[in-house]
Amino acid sequence: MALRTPPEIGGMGHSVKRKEDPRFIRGKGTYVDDIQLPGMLYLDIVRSPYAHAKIKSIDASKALAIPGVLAVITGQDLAKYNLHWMPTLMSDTQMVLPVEKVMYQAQEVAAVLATERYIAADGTAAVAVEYEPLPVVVDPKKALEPGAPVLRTDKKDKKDNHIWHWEWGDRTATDRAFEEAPVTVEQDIYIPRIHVASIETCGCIANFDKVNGKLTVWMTTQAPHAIRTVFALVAGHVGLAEHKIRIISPDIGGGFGGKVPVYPGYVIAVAASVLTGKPVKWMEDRMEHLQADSFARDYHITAELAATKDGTLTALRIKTIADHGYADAAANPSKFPAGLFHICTGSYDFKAAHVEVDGVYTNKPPGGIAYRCSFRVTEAVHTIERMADLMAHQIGMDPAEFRLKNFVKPEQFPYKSALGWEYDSGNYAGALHKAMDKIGYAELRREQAEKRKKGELMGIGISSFTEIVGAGPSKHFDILGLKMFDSAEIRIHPTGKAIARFGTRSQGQGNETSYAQIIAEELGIPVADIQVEEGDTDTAPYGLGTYASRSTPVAGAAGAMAARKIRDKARRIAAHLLEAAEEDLVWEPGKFSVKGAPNRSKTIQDIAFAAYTNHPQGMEAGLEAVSYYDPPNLTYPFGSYICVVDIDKGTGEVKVRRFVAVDDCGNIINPMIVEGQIHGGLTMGFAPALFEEISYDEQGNVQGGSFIDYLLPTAVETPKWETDKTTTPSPHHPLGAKGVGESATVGAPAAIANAVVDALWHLGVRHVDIPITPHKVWKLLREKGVSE
Ligand code: MCN
Ligand code: CUM
Repeated sequence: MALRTPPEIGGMGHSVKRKEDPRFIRGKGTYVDDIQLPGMLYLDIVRSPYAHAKIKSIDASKALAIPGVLAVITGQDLAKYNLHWMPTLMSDTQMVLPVEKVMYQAQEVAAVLATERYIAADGTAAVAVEYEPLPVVVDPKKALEPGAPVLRTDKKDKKDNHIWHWEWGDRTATDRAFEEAPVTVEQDIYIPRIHVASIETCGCIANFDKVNGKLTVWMTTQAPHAIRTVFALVAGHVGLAEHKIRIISPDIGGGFGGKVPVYPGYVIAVAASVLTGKPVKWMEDRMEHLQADSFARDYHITAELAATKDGTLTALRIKTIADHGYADAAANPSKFPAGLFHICTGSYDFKAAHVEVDGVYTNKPPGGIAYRCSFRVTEAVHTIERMADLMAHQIGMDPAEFRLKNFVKPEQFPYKSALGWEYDSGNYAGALHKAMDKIGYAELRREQAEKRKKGELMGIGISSFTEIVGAGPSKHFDILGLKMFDSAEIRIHPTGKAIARFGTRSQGQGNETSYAQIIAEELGIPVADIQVEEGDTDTAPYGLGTYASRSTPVAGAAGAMAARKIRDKARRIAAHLLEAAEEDLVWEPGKFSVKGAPNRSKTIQDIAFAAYTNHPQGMEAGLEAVSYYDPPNLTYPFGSYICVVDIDKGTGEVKVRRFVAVDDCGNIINPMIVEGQIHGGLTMGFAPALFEEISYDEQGNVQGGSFIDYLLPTAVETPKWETDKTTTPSPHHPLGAKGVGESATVGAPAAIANAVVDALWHLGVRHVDIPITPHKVWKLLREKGVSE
């Protein structure tokens, strides 16, 4: 099916209506920080310089002496309302403000409320906190050693830093396969902690209206409805009931998963507004964002592959230590503490697999997952794609040939993986062949052999990933018990124009455009006649939000289903208007006509008008529908990426010469948006492969807490992406579409890492952990005796 893409609508996703909004300040949209309310107060946060320390005293007197500083809020203040701790999305607990001790550097210690933003900042600087440093645990492996300081002393029975153990798959069958295997490879892989760097940091404006008891929060959130429910559950005891809470997620300047969790700043702003009856704004600065918000990855993996001598994969075994920081605040489906990591068999047909993960506490910020990744699929893909290359090289087989031999074959779909997932559809060989043709694979291998003779370092890396996006189905997926369905509500006005509201919240993905296209396609109403809204819990139907590339697979499907309900009613109205039987009507986009008499027809606009002015007796007036869509399965987009690198022997610098990305996300709704998603996604895969990392020294001081040492690639470093596609529709999605928002970020790092190892394999290099910095490569080259 080809969906229409009107050329006049690009990928911006912001409609013109905003221009009339009095709060509109910048060129595009209204972001939290653009909103100014009369009498608004500002919140700024005092943060800990220590990674682990007792709080001996907090002296607010100097801060309170500053004109304009209204209050200094501490954990003791919140404790009076039992709001000093809050639940995390993984049913752990996390501090809003500490009463006893801090657990990571940059943790919130107290908050200053003032009449001006700069006064609040001055107040923060004037709060004097006396700390007593405690022993710091940074390395999760050391955290598990007997005698390691126990971090969560708030949990009475906790005697160690182990959070949970989780395993999946058939251990016995896997162990047996390894015993019998003629060839095995094993590799430790560390996927470091990284952090999104969206243009807009996190923040909110909480506005409690004392007259009608209603709290409105404009908030940088990807999941406004879930936030409303969580607020009601956490603050119900202080009188905030769910119908008295309105969460508005205005335009969002990038989310990438970092805007799923609830951060202490939001909660303190709400508390401050409820107490003062004034609007309270809290907006992080860049360093707070990098140092304290939800992180991603931080997986210490040991992976093993077993194969036959001819290179047929037989088994996969993985053990992982997951560093969650001081609280397990990962944005995961409740049932799966390691998210969807058990998609780690990837695109290959394994007979047996077993995976184990242990969650561990350390003195680092809490969180997990937030970096364009459907619940740990990036970790899974990086592992299996690195391992596939390792095995191919080990047995002396070309990595492309090795993959083609082991792929799940098109006729095996729907395919049940060794770890229990049912892949909906795929043609992995098709995508890889296309990528190989496009990049000229055979010729590149010849060039590489020539260069190697001359001592030049060139590598070719492949990543043939399978993604897993679009959670539910609700029987397996929930967050804090809230089932992962999603929703759409469409109302057709008498003049044939429409408003459509969704339970998701785009952060720049252009959903406003593509949702309108879906409805336009189903109802034959022009895209320009459809206003799409998301993100206001007072108006939008309940939904779980935008993450895990679920908007198209779930809410997009809901949009199609709601439109089809409307079309069914429209048919009945048309039959009435045309005095014909419903079965005798034929639908073409935009109108019904009588079979054999095409001149006797009614357009959707005629029908909409009649729905309010001349509807059949006995039928309800109006033309609208709601759909709560519970997907029968996830969607499994995939792709093959091939990367060519040249390595500078003198500096260790890795230069990506070419990068070809062939993606398959089923039927595409808006090709321009999809291309934009892939370009952005590739850059966000390139970044952690070569640049980004947040690490900590032994005292728990964050390294990478500002853009001075957290390196983001700019347009200068970023290669020219060459993209292409294959189309394998999802059999269960009403439009045959799969999600795409994260694919490129998930698939790209392994292609780059594989290319680097491919360039260095003949020197004895077997693996390099990302980010592959010049220094790392330079050291390796010197170790292997390579001179400039
Ligand atoms: N699309 C399409 N045809 C398809 C699939 C998708 O036309 N077969 C279009 C969609 O209609 C939508 C866009 O591509 O306009 C992305 O759709 P989808 O794959 O459903 O992903 P979501 O809308 O759910 O976006 C979430 C995803 C995630 S989880 C992260 S993280 C991420 C990403 O999107 N964060 C982003 N891309 C981002 N892009 C921007 N600009 N900003 C972010 O914060
Ligand atoms: Cu995990 S980043 Mo996206 O799923 O919002």
